[in-house]
Amino acid sequence: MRKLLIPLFILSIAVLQIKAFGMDDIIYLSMELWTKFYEWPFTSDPVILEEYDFIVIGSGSAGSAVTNRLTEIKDWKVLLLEAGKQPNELSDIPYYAAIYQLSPYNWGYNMEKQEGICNAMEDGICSWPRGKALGGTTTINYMIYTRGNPIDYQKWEELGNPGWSYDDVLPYFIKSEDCHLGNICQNGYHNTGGPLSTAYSYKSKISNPFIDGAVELGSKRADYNSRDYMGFSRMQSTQKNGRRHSAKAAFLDPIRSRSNLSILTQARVTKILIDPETKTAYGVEYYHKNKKVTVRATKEVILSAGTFNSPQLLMLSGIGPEDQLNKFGIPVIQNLPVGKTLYDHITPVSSMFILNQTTDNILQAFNPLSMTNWLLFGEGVYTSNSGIDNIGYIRTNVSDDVEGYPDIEILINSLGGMNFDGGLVSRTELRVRKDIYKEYFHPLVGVPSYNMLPMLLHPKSKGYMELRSADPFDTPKLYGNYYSDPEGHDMKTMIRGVRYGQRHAKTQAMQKLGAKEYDKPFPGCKDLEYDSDNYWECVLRSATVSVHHQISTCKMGPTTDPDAVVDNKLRVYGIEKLRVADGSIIPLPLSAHTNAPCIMIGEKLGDFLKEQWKKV
Ligand SMILES: Cc1cc2nc3c(=O)[nH]c(=O)nc-3n(C[C@H](O)[C@H](O)[C@H](O)COP(=O)(O)OP(=O)(O)OC[C@H]3O[C@@H](n4cnc5c(N)ncnc54)[C@H](O)[C@@H]3O)c2cc1C
Ligand SMILES: *[C@@H]1O[C@H](CO)[C@@H](O)[C@H](O)[C@H]1NC(C)=O
Ligand SMILES: *[C@@H]1O[C@H](CO)[C@@H](O)[C@H](O)[C@H]1NC(C)=O
Ligand SMILES: CC(=O)N[C@H]1CO[C@H](CO)[C@@H](O)[C@@H]1O
Repeated sequence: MRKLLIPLFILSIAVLQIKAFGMDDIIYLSMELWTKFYEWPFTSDPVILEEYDFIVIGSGSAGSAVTNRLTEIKDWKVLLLEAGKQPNELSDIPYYAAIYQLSPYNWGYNMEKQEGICNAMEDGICSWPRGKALGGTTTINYMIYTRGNPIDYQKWEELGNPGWSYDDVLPYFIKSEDCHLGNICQNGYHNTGGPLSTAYSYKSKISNPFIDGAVELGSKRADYNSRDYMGFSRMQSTQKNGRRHSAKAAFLDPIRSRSNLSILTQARVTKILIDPETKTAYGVEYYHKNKKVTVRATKEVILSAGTFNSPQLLMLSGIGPEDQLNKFGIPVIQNLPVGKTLYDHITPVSSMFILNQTTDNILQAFNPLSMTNWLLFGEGVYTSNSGIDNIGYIRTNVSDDVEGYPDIEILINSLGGMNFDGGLVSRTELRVRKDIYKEYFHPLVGVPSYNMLPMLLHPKSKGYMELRSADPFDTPKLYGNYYSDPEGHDMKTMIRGVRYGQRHAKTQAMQKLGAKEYDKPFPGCKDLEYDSDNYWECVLRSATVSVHHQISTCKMGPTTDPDAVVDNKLRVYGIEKLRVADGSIIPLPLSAHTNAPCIMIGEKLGDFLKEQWKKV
């Protein structure tokens, strides 16, 4: 019955899309209404026991994976607590991936204001979304499936984290996977039959020329999820039958009937209970429908609340930098550098290229055949990850890292960029200022184009996070510190990324489509000589957006690492029976989007726990 409503929803969004500005509230409201409608009366809460063997906080990439693996042991009772709601089937539509950032499935965080950065955004503030639903951020992400390369994990190990080299982690990526990627499924790096489906998303009309262009510039075609990662490919996506394959769909839905698993949504954990004498975690406190509940864990508490909420919860529970906890009157149980490190991946939204012929565009979404094709066969433009299509890894000539290690990832939005939807969703989700939209992006509405997105893989700039208050319902303070490395290496690298896009547009393959840089000077940078490095520096600072891969706030490292919060088995230093597993433990920026790595982290913790509690 509910599935029948999907076309209706698509239609209502399509109608909304026709309208141009000022629809933010209407979108949010309609998303909220749809969520409410889907919630009722289809879910009922499980009975919660007083005690479990394990309590998992957060059902995102890592939390879902570890819950799945723990409950393979039949006599382990496991409670999974999730602050968000059950997502509805509507979030399964890849084409509308961007919309869910405007829904109640997003925590709605923003980066704190950074002088001179994100000027093109409302109030000069960039948006930092996070998923808040069963399935976590995989409910609202773009479904890009990337693992990172051998050198990434070699670096983890070299930092003093035994057990995390490429050879150690590869089996866990493989274990998770159910490959639907054609030939490459047999290349030794993929697997069929695992929980998480990988498939190619929609192949846009500029997909082939785009890759041909990269080949002209010296790159090769590659399976970027193998040891041979340096090259270009169509996008491997976490999709199944053309639908989003979230962590919930992959790791939780198939195990709902496991008798020793309880999953409670709308359960907001406010504190991890830790005995201050023995420094042992023994349970959690959470709020469910305005009621405070405590529940005990006899074996371990597993914190998988994500890069922002995991460190926040640690601090609220007495684990964190002493000075900060004192400032908010939180009794200190363990002084640790929680939140002191925060890396992110960034890209500019502004690099637009115009084509001289019609390619993919929003009109396809209105074609009833597109919708039918998706509903019946899971194919066609509705499987597009909101236009994000094709991916490649390059090494620029300013890299100071080892040979063969990429420093820039190239992505494109084949549907255009900010212009593709008249700004309705894209402008709102990224907080782009209306005046900037009007001047720079609006002239491109309806013009065949693509958006070139170079992503800085290994930023040297470091951010951090802090508590805003001792109120567990308050948002944390999140600092990006983009482009703040004293040597200016991040900027130098990104300018090379922009230059790559320019050269790429001039290749024969792209010239067949008449590719041409959109050379309207970016508002706020007009005084600088167009196309000079200074000009691009201005644009890069102003039009920065996050690719939402924030990591490292509960960094994994050896005892000798002054920034480490957890050890190589993900145990919180100084505390018994408490582990962290999610993006927050990742010690260094990866050459990858972070969903698959977080799932791998959850998979590995599953084995650590089975080992520790002797259930291998
Ligand atoms: C818009 C967007 C697009 C992205 N696109 C991609 C992509 O295409 N490919 C990719 O690989 N990565 C992508 N990412 C990043 C990737 O999805 C995340 O890094 C990854 O899913 C994070 O997993 P996690 O396990 O760290 O936590 P999350 O998936 O964030 O899960 C944490 C969970 O904990 C819950 N929680 C938090 N606090 C509490 C609490 N107090 N009590 C109870 N529950 C709590 C949250 O609601 C959430 O469900 C994207 C991210 C965003 C925001
Ligand atoms: C890097 O390549 C660009 C051309 O793409 C060139 O202008 C620049 O001088 C090169 N820089 C170095 C350090 O070789
Ligand atoms: C686009 O430009 C290319 C190269 O100039 C040309 O070969 C092609 O015919 C043009 N296509 C259209 C539809 O104008
Ligand atoms: C609470 C619950 O369902 N416990 C079950 C856990 O699994 C064991 C072994 O299958 C059962 O005996 C319990 O009844």
